Amino acid sequence: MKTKAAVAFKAGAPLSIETVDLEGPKAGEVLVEIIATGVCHTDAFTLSGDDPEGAFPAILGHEGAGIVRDVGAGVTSVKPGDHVIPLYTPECRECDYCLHPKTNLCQAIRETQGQGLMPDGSSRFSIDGTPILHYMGCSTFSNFTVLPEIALAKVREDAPFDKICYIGCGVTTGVGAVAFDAKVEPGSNVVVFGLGGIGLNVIQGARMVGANKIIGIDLNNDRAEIGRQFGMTDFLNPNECDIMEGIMDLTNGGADYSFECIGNVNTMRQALECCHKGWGESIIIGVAGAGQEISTRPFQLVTGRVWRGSAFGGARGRTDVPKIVDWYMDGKINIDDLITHKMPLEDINKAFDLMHHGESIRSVVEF
Ligand code: NAD
Ligand code: AHE
Ligand code: ZN
Repeated sequence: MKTKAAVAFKAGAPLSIETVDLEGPKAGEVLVEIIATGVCHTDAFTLSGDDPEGAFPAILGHEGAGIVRDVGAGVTSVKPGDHVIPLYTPECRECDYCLHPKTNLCQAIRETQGQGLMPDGSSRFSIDGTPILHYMGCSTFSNFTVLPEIALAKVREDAPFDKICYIGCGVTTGVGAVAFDAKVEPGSNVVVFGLGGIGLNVIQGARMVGANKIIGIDLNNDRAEIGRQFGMTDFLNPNECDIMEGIMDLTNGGADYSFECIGNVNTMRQALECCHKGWGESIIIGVAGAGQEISTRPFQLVTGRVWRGSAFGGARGRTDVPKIVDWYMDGKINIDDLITHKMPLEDINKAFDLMHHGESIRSVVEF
């Protein structure tokens, strides 16, 4: 079949709207009509050329929601008409990782996914016979896409696609990092570095679990008001104050938990070092480019601070994503106010411009 898609032909260039050939689903695969997709900073990161796994030409996008239109042989967990959210972190429920209680990082298809290929080592997308790569196993910047069955969460049918697409990455990453990975206790003091599409979800996650102080850090003062709306108690701008001093004063000696939601190795160090001696934990969510490394004095760890990371909020997608959709539908989390812009696929490059200029929290593309 033919599908409309935004194609990334090379790093650093705008996406190009193309009619792409799409092969139908093979065994264990599913054809999904994407109805809406968010644009995450990770899409911009890969498009910039900084992603060591970035390969082109590719169809980016990993924050979508849509409807199953066809299934390949042997598919049993979804059927045509089902509403689904694509999962860049699949859940096969069989690999050593899925069977281990401490991780959500299913490895069943990780190798081919990182190469932009389906599990059989080929691509379903092409233009004039030239293969176009998949991205993060999702390629949601295409109106139709093919995914492995294990990379689809089936969700309730009354949930709006233009909102729940954001659960495909940003919402789950932020709220899940607090609830599933860090397991922040009520009364904790929390610091969030970067109040964008991820950091604001960390803030609402921290409020949901009953945190005490929720301190937001951003260079953009426009983020103060929306941060407060989502539960932030204090805002610090590194250009206007010494944030380390500010955090120490507000928390009586350091954060119980900090979350880095920028992708900058300098703020990652600050996020660790603002943690309370003896027990503070810093969780890295931000993704840093090829060649970047983090550093700190080992004494920071010797004296009890913990450095760790979180991918997709620690969520096991097929199990947890439908629950997060319920949280949204039950009014426990707010998604609507974080979606600041909507556009058709033809205007997707505007979503990247808005992000780079700090004007959007989340842009959602509707097909
Ligand atoms: P975003 O662009 O929406 O937000 C980034 C925020 O950081 C902005 O508000 C910006 O003003 C602020 N910022 C930038 N530099 C800063 C600095 N030096 N000090 C303080 N604030 C600064 O991005 P996003 O979509 O929220 O993504 C954030 C990061 O999380 C990215 O690196 C993204 O790739 C990563 N991410 C990781 C996961 C995961 O599973 N680990 C999932 C999604 C996104
Ligand atoms: N490809 C990059 C790493 C990118 C990365 O860390 N991705 C996160 C999700 S970001 C979503 O917006 C992730 O899930 N990582 C775990 C994994 O297995 O990719 C690189 O550095 O090579
Ligand atoms: Zn993302």
